[in-house]
Amino acid sequence: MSAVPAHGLQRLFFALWPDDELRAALAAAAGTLRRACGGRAVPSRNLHMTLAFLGNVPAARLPELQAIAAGLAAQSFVLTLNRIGWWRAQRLVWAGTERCPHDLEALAVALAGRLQAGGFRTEERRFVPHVTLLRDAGRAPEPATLQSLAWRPAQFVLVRSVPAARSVNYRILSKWPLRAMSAGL
Ligand code: 2AM
Repeated sequence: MSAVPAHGLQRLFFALWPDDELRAALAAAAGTLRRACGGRAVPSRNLHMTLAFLGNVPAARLPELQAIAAGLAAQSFVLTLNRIGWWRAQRLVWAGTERCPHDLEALAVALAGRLQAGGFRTEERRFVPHVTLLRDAGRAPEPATLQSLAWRPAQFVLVRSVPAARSVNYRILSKWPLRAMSAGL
């Protein structure tokens, strides 16, 4: 099967994109984990948390996606990355959280609901917030190997995935702000 999508189709997903400081901390964690688990570290520039994966979408439908995202008015939140997970079957090692903030869950659920209502296909699996750190990892990570990292994303983004030689490039197409939490919270 060809990795090149049919003409006019773009491989898309909505995501949270870490800032440079968090990206560096996640990349460092990935480097440490790779020594224990094997596999390939996700390149630092590609680290992210997927909110909704769309797969191949006709480019002509981009305005519909923009309208759905713009209509969400999602709240900001603090996400504490404090656990390392391993999905043996997919050979993925990832950074996640012991407690998904309500507003993150609400964002992912609202996004999935509106995408489905708009006729887009999304993942049926329950949303598990994770930043993939290693692919093709053959060994389980040690428990409790992530120093707690606080993430307060200011926005969420629509990303295009473009296959590249031995990797993938992600291009941020659009950004939408997350509304700041009320003062005093
Ligand atoms: P992953 O990191 O757990 O593999 C771009 O491929 C992003 O979309 C990745 O973060 C990937 O999650 C996520 N994704 C979710 N479902 C996917 C699917 N069916 N195929 C490819 N990527 C998927």
